[in-house]
Amino acid sequence: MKIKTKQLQNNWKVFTLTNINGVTVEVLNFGGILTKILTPDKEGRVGNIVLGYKNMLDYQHDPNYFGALIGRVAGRIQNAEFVLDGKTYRLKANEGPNHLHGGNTGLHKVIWNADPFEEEDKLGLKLSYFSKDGENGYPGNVNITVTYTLTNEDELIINYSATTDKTTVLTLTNHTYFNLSGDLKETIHQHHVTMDSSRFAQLDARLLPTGDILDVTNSTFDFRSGRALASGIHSTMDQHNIVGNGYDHYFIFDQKKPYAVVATEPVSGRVLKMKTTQPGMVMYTSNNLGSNALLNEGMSKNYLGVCFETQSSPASLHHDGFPSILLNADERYQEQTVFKFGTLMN
Ligand code: FUC
Repeated sequence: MKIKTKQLQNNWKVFTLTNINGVTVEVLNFGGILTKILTPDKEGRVGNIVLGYKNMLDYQHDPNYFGALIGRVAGRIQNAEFVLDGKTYRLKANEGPNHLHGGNTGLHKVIWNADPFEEEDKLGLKLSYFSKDGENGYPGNVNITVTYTLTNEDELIINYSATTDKTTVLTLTNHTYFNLSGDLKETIHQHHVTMDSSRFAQLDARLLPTGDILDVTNSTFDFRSGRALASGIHSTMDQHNIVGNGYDHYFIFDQKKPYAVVATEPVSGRVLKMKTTQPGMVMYTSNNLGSNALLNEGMSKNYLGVCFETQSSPASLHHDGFPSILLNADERYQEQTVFKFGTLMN
């Protein structure tokens, strides 16, 4: 086990965590960004399983939120405004009239205090950030801590914690794009995904939830017994077409299975399992990634990664039946998401 620290320009630091099996997670204090994750395939060959920029400074202007911590509110807030305790809060619109992923200067753009730690069978990085009352338009002084822990069992545990001094809205996530083929050998079409979810939020053409929660039965949204991501990418169904063909939807978990997601890439044999305390997640298949990003392994293209953005739903601000994002002054926001890396052999 070891932690390496490298100082970059602008007070940026990159931390490299390696466990006893050689699984490596690279984290940047800017945006709390996971820039690389190296894991072995079924033959033991180690490869990078996430999308990251070749040039670190490209994270400064990243429209894709690669690997970043997202907040204060992950997802879209309709018309960039909401009402809380009778008061209307206006946020900065950064996607048409809507507010996306905490705004252009959200948590993905701040420098976090970063404290590396090492314990008996795990190591990690504790990130903390104080977000002032009114920052990006949100109410409340909010103290946020996000801890990345890499265990010798090949788990990456993300613990989120926050408190506020005034009622506010908050839902945090991490925006890593996974590609289990290793070093981006293939797009994610053939990734086979099993998901513990029987309901998802219908979207309108602006990618905002209509308020209707649909049953997945007999559709390309039914991952309960597993399916290839290609089925939704190639579907002609309206819900896939409006998001640029593929998935960009909020799924609500049934909480019936030990893992909310199990993703397998058949050629490399890599398996990613995810469990979480969060009530649901946005699964985004990088439908609109485009071909302009210079990644560690070459140029980007659509469908090169899949994001499992565990979170509550900002649609709860405007519709009933969605998991709430309210946080009161006497509460602690506490959530955990665990990604477990393995192969078909273990
Ligand atoms: C996801 C999506 C969005 C957006 C962004 C980069 O969270 O919901 O549509 O494109 O990532």
